Amino acid sequence: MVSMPSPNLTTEVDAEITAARPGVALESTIISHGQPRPRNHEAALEFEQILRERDVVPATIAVLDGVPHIGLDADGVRRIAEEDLAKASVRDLPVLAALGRSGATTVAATARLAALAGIRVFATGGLGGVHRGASSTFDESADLPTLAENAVTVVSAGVKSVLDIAATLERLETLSIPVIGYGTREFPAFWLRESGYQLDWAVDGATDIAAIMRARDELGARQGIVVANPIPLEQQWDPAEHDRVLAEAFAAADVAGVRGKAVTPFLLGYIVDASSGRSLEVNLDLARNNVRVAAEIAHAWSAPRA
Ligand code: PSU
Ligand code: MN
Repeated sequence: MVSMPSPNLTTEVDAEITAARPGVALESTIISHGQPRPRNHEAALEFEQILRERDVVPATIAVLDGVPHIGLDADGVRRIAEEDLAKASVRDLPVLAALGRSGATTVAATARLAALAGIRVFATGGLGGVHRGASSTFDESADLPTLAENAVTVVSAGVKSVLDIAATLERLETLSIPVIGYGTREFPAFWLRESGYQLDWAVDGATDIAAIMRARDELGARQGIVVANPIPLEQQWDPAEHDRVLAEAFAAADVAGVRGKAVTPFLLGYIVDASSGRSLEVNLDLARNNVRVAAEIAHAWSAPRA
């Protein structure tokens, strides 16, 4: 067990760490910034419930009043859903801690805190990546370099098609982060099962992912692993509607003259509105699906070796 610089482990997670119970980290940015209220509160509770039903300890991660919480109580979950929390990446963690401020953690900050607490499996919706136009804006999510240095297995449905998927896959290769398709060789594009990009590796189940995690540790590698888990076909967004809404969203951003870090929130807000909430339903379905797969991996990871 790695001790936290400023520990505030809820009893449940504390027990999981000491008793080696299977645990899964959950991020708070998708609750705080990714979904409208009050739906986001229901979603946060539902993700935790999916884990508990599978005998896995949920560790929703956030920084509250300067303290990194690895696992939230009911009031903590309410706070990430209801308060206007800052979106916190890794670089914000020392600032929040020193100033006693609160923040909803991104994939990067969640992975960092999970790694510090010894939690090795993490479920999210979509990973951050390289933004379109990054060759001039340098806009690449800190999710990527953070996963290069923290040995956490992240289950995601790939990256959103608003990002530059090809460039994101190239960066994952450069950073030596394995990307493993879960039952598929095709890298998923969040709302859609297929992105048009093929992966080198695919596995059929959680046992193989746990074996890759063990081999990674034995090799002394420090990188995390990206498990690319596509949304089931019957739940994906209609590809024609997806393409139409995205084209509209990019055109609207252009007309509005949106630039820099404001582009993604603009696009995502536009997409939810222009799809009459359909994109949000797909978002919730794929996140639930990722939480279920993460639970399987957590069990396989903590199972005694054959
Ligand atoms: N992708 C999504 N929904 C999200 C995010 C990514 O489909 O809410 C969030 C995650 O918290 C991710 C973060 O870590 O956005 C990446 O943001 P940035 O590009 O600013 O690093
Ligand atoms: Mn950015």
